[in-house]
Amino acid sequence: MRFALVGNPNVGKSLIFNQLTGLGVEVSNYPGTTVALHRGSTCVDRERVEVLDLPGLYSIDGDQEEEVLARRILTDGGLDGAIMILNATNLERNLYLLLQVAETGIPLVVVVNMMDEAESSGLEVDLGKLSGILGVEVIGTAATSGRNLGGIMPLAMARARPAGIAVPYDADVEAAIRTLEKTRGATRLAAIWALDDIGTDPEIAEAAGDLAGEIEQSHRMGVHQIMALNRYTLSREIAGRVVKRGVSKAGIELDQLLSREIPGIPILASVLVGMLLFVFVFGSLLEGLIVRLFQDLAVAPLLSLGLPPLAQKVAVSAVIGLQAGFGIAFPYILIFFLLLAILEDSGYMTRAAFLADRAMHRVGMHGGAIIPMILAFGCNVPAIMAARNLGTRRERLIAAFLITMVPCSARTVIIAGVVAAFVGIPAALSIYGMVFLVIFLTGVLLSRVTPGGQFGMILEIAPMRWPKPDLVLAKSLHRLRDFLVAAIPLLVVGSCLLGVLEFYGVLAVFQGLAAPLFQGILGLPPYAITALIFGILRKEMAIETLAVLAGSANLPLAMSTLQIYIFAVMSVLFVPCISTMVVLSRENGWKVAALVTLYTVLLGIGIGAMINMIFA
Ligand SMILES: Nc1nc2c(ncn2[C@@H]2O[C@H](COP(=O)(O)OP(=O)(O)OP(=O)(O)O)[C@@H](O)[C@H]2O)c(=O)[nH]1
Ligand SMILES: [Mg+2]
Repeated sequence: MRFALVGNPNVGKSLIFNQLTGLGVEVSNYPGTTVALHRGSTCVDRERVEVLDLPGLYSIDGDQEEEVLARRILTDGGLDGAIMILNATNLERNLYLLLQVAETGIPLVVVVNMMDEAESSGLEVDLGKLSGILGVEVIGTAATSGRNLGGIMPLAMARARPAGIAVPYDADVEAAIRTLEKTRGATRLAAIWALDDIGTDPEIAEAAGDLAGEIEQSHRMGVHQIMALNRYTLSREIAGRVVKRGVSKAGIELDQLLSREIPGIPILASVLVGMLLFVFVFGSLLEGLIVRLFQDLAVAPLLSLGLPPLAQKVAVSAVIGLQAGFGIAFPYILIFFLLLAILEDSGYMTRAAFLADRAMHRVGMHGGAIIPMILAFGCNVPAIMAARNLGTRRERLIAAFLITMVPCSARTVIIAGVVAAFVGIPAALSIYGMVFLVIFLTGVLLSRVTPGGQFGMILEIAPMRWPKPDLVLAKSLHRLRDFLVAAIPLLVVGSCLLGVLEFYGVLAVFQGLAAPLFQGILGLPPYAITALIFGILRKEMAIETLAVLAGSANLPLAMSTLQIYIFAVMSVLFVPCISTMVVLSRENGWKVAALVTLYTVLLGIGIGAMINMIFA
């Protein structure tokens, strides 16, 4: 059998999906976490059941990608039913979508999630009454504590049925529906969708267009709006009948502090800087420990074996690759992922979006775009995908472009592991300052030259809540694993390859060619260019390569602090890594990807040269 989880954004669909299937799709406390369809399966009474996790939606009548997807899946996705997930604290709005889904005639069960929050904010939801009104089974859950989750699938498999409720539309709309049914042989659903302008049959659509025109004339309001209003009225009425409002126990003072400009903006700035400092300080503690362990337990014994030169070169390179992965990348990334997960799950992201709204308008976007931008600190790849949620193509384009410049965790490794460690923390922070300035200026420029209009968008504020330690840990470890699985093999293979190339003198020739540019303009040792190029595969390979070529992970032995600084600035600004380029061209076209590459290379060289000129 096959069921889809359908519901508004941020109601807990993915958390429920994870608990059912044992998979680990992203779960975060802001709307729009899931951007693509996920499939998984679960076993109920020895029967394998397929479960689909859909991106969150407010309605299914628009032309946004996820709405089109939802319509397709609900009507011909081969489903045995839909599991409609509602947020108990916000039934009124959630029921709107339910009414639309019910219209498709698909068998349903309703899960009222977040019952824990409803209870603690003093709401009483009468599930029995709701079930009576909707004519389908209703179950109340609290996904974070696992309450009742085991009941969902058995209920769906045994009792899903088409809802027994239909929206009574305005009399003129109902008349138009009947006309379409009679004259064009349309089903009620086809007639409604045609009037909503999302029908697929051109004949019905044409007739519906005429009818809609007449209704619009007499009502001075679009049919689409009239129908939305009718649905909304019914959802409000249902919510009114099943929800009783008691006394709220939750405080809201913290929220007011966080979302007012003062002290909200200083708090936002301190949160971000505090996060970075935390990563620098604790990451370097861990780094020192792990690097020393590797040195004592692997590198030193290896050297004392007295292997033949080439074998020794390869073996030592492989170990240095591992050392860079586990010793340098791992500690910073682990800490960073933990902090990011806490930030995501607390609900603070949407407050940040709210605060950043004005600044973001300057760069051609609205506050909501701050969320993908903050995610980009973790990794640019999912951030570019998250930018899909932004309202317009123009905004998605600007966001994707700027995201590629945000220092992701691998670039943070370079800044923290090299600059903070060898040059100093203020120098490391100055790189962030510089990058932010460059991003801002690029944004201003892009908002001038990118075609398309600017629209506002309402971002739903997610509730503040204490992140659950187990969920935070699970999410961070999951991301860490993805990172290490992708990075470590590349680091080891790349490192060995470099060792061999160096052994046979190939690198020397290549670097000799690049030397004039590198030494003359940037003041960098020629092997730095090899490091930068390897950084395109994965950013953290830049320092690892540099360490191999410089002959030591203790860079100050080989380079001056200015050289280290310039190298870090360049590798942070330089072409995003290959995976980023791939999603960028998939999401926004290869032209954008090519433009980003060209722009960032020029920017990296330009700024590197400038710093060299000023300080050398
Ligand atoms: N207190 C509480 N929090 C919950 C519950 N269910 C989910 N959450 C939290 O709500 C947030 C949103 O959960 P997700 O599973 O990402 O929501 P989603 O519906 O998949 O959201 P989108 O992917 O944006 O559509 C996460 O921080 C969850 O930990 C619940 O029953 N109680
Ligand atoms: Mg989700």
